[in-house]
Amino acid sequence: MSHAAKHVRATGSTESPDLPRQLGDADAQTWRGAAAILDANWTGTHTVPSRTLYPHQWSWDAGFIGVGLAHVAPERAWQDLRSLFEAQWPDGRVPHIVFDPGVTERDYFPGPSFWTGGTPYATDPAAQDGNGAGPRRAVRAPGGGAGWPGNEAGSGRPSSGIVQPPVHAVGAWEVYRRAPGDAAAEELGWLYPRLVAQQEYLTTCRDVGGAGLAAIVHPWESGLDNSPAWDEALAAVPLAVEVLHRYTRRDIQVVSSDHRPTDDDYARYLSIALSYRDGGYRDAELGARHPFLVECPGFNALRGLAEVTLARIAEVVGADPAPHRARARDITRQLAERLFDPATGMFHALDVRTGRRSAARCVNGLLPLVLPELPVAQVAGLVAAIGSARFGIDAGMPVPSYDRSAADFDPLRYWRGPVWFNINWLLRLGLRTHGREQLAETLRSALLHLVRHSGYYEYFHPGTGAGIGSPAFSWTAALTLDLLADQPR
Ligand code: 9WN
Repeated sequence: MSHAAKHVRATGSTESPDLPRQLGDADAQTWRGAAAILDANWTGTHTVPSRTLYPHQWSWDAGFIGVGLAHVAPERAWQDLRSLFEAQWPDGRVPHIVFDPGVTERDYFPGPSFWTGGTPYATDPAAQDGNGAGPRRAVRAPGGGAGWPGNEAGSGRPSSGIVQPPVHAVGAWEVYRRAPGDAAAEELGWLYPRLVAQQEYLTTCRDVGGAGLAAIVHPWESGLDNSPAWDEALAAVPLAVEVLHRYTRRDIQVVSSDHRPTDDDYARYLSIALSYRDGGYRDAELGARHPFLVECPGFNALRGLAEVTLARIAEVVGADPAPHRARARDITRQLAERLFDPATGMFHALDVRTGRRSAARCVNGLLPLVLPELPVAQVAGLVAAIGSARFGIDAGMPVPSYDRSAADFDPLRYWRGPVWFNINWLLRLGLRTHGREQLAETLRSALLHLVRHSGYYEYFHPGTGAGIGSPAFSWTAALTLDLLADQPR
């Protein structure tokens, strides 16, 4: 029996005792399918996004996975979040990947040796390429969780040195809200100072532009890795294709290269990451030395939503909610003033190095809808964009990742057209926050239609709805559970 299967038996979640009563047979089957994927992707300590493509723990995936586990295995959701935050760095950053020392370097690139620049721990003697091979030795990324009170020894797991959008407060709150109680309150209490430190890091160390918005130092930090939102800023990064001679891409060995970033983009991703790594992952004076610095409307909207949610969490754990509310208000105001374009009615990424906003209409530009205090005129602009032919959900399809009418809209390549579940889940939340219940319900039905017909894929073709990328994808399964549980009454 596999390790995952053993654990499933131990936690007994496969039979879905929490199957919502109102579900019909077809929905019950969709529910069980989703719960089974979360079981299969559970390693015993954390959930992987996908067994085939992403065999480690990813930061923002863990937030969305928590939202789903809240319905079927809340104790596992807490363990998952703990496992991620045990790898938090002393400066508060939560790494975008926490590596599983039981997985070899060959199974994912860029792995620990890339991020640490040290001797990899791969045990595969055949792995002789630049991705590294060598004696088994745990490499700890700078920080590696060591030094955090109560976690002096660190997680012992190496990590990357960049971050992803902070959706963990939302995930934790959903787990608590769905299954409250003393034990859940205790888990929230453990997480709260860590979530605050995560926000503190983004607010202080990443305010490179000086206007109160956090800058991302790599497209991967946005979570929308290959979005056209980064094209202009990325084009200014010197292209050094030689970097691809030193390393071997793993992604295009697993899925079709037509669906993944081009080699030129990938070479730039690697050189940006190497620049940050070789600067010791320090954030001081980034403006003077780092080749990619962008204020992403999605990332900052989620940072604001984290503050809104931390205010709720603070009330449960006996902390003061007021500073969180104030910070959420500040972030909302800065986003509204700096990244909104009245001409397009949506938000756009801003290149801190040039001061220019990207003209591309990308789905991260719709995400500020999750902010409750967004000015009414901006809410109206976003709702209009969601309903327009550019992003419209009239055809029964959820919102695509990029403007359908753009000349370079690509229905297959990731983040440049396909539909993503997590983003649409957030948009539904935003629509509900602003009282657009009917549109929110249309979106919920369209998302469920996709998984019923195509399965729990990583992303979907925005025309045909066919599944693309990795099958049995954790956040798609997790958020399916949440959408099924959240039937309008
Ligand atoms: C790089 C794991 C992650 C998601 C990202 C998604 C993709 C990784 C990759 O997969 O990124 O972090 O190798 O392409 O873009 O949002 O968290 O699911």
